[in-house]
Amino acid sequence: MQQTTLDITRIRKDFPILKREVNGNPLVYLDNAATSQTPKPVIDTIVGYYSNYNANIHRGVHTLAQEATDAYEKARIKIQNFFNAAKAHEILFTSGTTHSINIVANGFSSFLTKGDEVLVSAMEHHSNIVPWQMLCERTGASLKVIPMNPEGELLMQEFKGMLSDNTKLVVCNHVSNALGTINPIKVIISEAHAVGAAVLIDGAQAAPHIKVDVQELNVDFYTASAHKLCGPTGVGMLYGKEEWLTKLPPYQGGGEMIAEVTFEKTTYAGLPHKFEAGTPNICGGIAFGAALDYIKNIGIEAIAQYEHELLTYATDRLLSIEGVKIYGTSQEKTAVISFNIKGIHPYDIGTLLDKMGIAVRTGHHCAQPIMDYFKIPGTIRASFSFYNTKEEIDRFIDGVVKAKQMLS
Ligand code: C6P
Repeated sequence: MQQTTLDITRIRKDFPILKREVNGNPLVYLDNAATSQTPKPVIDTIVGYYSNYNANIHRGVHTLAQEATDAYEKARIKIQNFFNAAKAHEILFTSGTTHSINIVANGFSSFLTKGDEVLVSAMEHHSNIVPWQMLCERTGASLKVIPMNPEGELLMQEFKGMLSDNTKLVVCNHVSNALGTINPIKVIISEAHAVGAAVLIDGAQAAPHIKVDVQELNVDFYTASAHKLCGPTGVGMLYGKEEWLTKLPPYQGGGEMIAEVTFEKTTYAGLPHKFEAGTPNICGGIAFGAALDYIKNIGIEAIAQYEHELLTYATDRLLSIEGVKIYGTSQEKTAVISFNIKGIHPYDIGTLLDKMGIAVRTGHHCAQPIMDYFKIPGTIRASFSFYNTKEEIDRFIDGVVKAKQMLS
């Protein structure tokens, strides 16, 4: 196995939280799919903003307002470059992936009617199911589910068979939060386009782990959340092709999204402001930019390669424990392991691991249809990041063995 070129010891020094103890043990943080930890340069950006140039943006002529506006718009360009969008105004600041998806689902109310179809994959997070169900209820369109196999891979032949002139939208995650599967989105996008359907890809779990190039993908809409990318919570992005964002009606009305307002009529601002009503999470947006700088400095390819090493190591070690079943065994995976131990409730393992200072997520991971597919109430999910180590995985495995002994 190729060894990483990353200096993990040095990288870990950037994350103050990794030094803390939990329940008398050094923290082992393996809940990165829920949210990533925050490095010092991002924390410093947040402190720097509130210490030096906290002001509302796009409004004031005073120096602080101009500095804040400048930093916020620079962050938009950093996001544009990270995802290789053609234009800065194709990047909208949102509160996160959930908000991003709702902007598109709401906008499509004007475009869909009875007889139209929205295809959604069987392995979606609730954020990429519920807004489309609501859209279908509003418009009379139907929601159709692209099936998957027991490995947690989409059935591509079935998907192709589902496409027709009625298909108006295809929505799918790039990476499943509950299974780790990397979906073949390039094929999905081109097949959907061949029948004239638009495609939204939920990139919440992909952007932190693999390279994303929205132009190369030729995707119509792509989403991400800063808090999974070493940034703060409450901020994210929606990429939309200019032609789509121009057509799409605004999601919320209010200040900043207008060109002119009278009591008779309002005209809307151009992109991206048409979709950015009200005072945004200014500090969050700027810190999102700093987080992307941090990840870019380390290198997303090096991150992907190292996290794959961690995935292989942890999978092999976990499978040596009797009674372990892993859900999500696709060849193409990011470093997420969802598993159960025969006869033991996932919650009990999660609780005992926490007593040992090991943070994992247990439950349905906001993806109940996946749990229903496997006929389980939930899983234990360990999700890794570039600052995790093999020693931490050893502690996690020892913890699982110990918890299993205690509960058997
Ligand atoms: N998944 C997890 O533990 P927000 O909450 O808007 O930043 O992201 C929602 C979301 C959408 N799609 C996918 C694939 C996701 O994984 C998530 C968030 C977290 O798996 C919290 S539920």
